[in-house]
Amino acid sequence: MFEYRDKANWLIGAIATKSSINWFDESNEASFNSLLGLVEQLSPEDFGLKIEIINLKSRNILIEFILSIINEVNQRNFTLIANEKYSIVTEESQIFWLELAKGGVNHTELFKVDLTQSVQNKASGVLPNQLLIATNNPGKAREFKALFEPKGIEIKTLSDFPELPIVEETGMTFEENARLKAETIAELTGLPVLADDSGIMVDVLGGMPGVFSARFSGEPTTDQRNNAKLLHELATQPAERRGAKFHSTLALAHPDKETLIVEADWLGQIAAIPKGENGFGYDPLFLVGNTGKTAAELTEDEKNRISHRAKALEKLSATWEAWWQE
Ligand code: ITT
Repeated sequence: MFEYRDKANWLIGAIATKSSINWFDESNEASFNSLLGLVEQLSPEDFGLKIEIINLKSRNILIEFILSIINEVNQRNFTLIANEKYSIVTEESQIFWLELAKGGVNHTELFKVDLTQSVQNKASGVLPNQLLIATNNPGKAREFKALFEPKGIEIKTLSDFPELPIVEETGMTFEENARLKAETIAELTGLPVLADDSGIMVDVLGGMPGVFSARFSGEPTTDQRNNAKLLHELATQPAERRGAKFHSTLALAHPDKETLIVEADWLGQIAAIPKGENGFGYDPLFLVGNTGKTAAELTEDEKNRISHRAKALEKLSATWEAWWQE
């Protein structure tokens, strides 16, 4: 008999002549027929697995459980590389099984996954399997996923943990707020957690709105009201006095470690009128360097190559693996 049990999942497995996967009390309709194919694909002809599910929150936990039994009984080394869009089972350089989410997966995203590195990382425990991004801002979450998923690290966001509290940003600096978000959530979940605190700093306003960027125009906060207030504050300022920068501070926290902090700026100017449809926040007002274009006129890819967050992420990618192994 094999058993896996944590707070949210409870699975029991046994070797059998014919494979089956069932909920223990038969009241749950969910079907796991495709996973019977997984067992068949990875095992010798006469090998079967009978799995009873008492509780299950994550399908990937069930797949991991199946792999752990097959690995132990048949002396194999299958590994699961998965996120909400795909599940891939590999062993050394071979892919044995692939399952895609209903809406499909963009092919560049799928083929970007570095399977060899993922397998090595998992086998040696060099990198974490999961990283939680402590943000409610989907734009930020997208940028972070692009960095970590190719390494086979499953990215979670706050929407995967609806029970977690909202962390009040009571700090007076970007670093204090980034630490507050990352360390509070790491302490509550036990996971490595990455948080970003960012904002726009205008020279002639002495660096304001800075840490108050999200709430510049008071409640209820909207990007439009924030942008209107910024234009109003600068109404009498000529072009040469409209210098500004975006700033990002990233904090990577884990309950057993000193938090890792990196930061970066993106220089530009505040435009006289909003332009462009892309991005979020102050992007329609932020003239990038000397290009004459606002950040909202860049494609998402263009912005993600040069923004404050992209530069901070670059610094993070140079240091965080060593931090994790310390
Ligand atoms: P989380 O705290 O949940 O991550 P948030 O949007 O509240 O999300 P911040 O507290 O860091 O994030 O506030 C940052 C604000 O600064 C954000 O609301 C925008 O108005 C602005 N901002 C930061 N990065 C930006 C960017 O790349 N483009 C435009 N505006 C940006």
